Amino acid sequence: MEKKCEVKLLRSWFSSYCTRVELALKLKGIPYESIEEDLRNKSDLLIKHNSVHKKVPVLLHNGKSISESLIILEYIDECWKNTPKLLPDDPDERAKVRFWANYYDQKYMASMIKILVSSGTEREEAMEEFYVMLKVFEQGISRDFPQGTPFCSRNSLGFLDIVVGSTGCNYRAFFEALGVDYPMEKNQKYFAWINGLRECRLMEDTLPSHDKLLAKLKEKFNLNPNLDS
Ligand SMILES: N[C@@H](CCC(=O)N[C@@H](CS)C(=O)NCC(=O)O)C(=O)O
Repeated sequence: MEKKCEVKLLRSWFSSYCTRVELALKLKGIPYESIEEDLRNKSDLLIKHNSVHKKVPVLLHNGKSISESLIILEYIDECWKNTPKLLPDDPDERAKVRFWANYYDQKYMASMIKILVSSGTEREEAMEEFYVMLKVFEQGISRDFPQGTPFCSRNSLGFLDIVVGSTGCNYRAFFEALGVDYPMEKNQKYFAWINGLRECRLMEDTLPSHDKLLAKLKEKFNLNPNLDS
């Protein structure tokens, strides 16, 4: 008899970390129940299953709980082997994917937040740092993946496409919320990749809408004090 499989995801609609997990579950065709968390009033379920960080996403799989989005992606890839693979087979390539996923994870949001919270000369410096961070990233990706990532070479999403796309594809909402006109031509390769990903059907269906995210960012970072909700 086939074992009944139960998958639940504790998530928040605007969290790109949660989008990552949803992308992986959908790509692999894994049915799951999505449980929306109010992060201002966290549920007992969230606190019980991620007692260390108390953050989303948390994946509940047949009673086990897994947290931290990158770890969840690997867990999903290992448990559902007979579905499209996220990580490559070759250990060296796998290490490179993990390296750049980690780099992006640690640097991208931190650099974006620096832009968000600064103004004047400090903001210009933060923008320059952002540009340099993306330059290092795009040069590293070109060197380590000369054939491109699975999305660029085979039009299917791999681990890095998911990690980068879930966060990077929202760039328009971030720049619009900030009122900055980011010179995208400075990171041409990166934005070409991102813009391709934005047109991918699975991304389109999974990412939050531009307008909803923009309103949330303005609210979260007090960028528009007159916002009603
Ligand atoms: N490193 C974590 C980050 C998760 C994270 O920061 N989640 C945020 C939502 S975007 C959260 O739950 N924040 C609630 C809090 O900080 O109290 C991951 O990759 O899963």
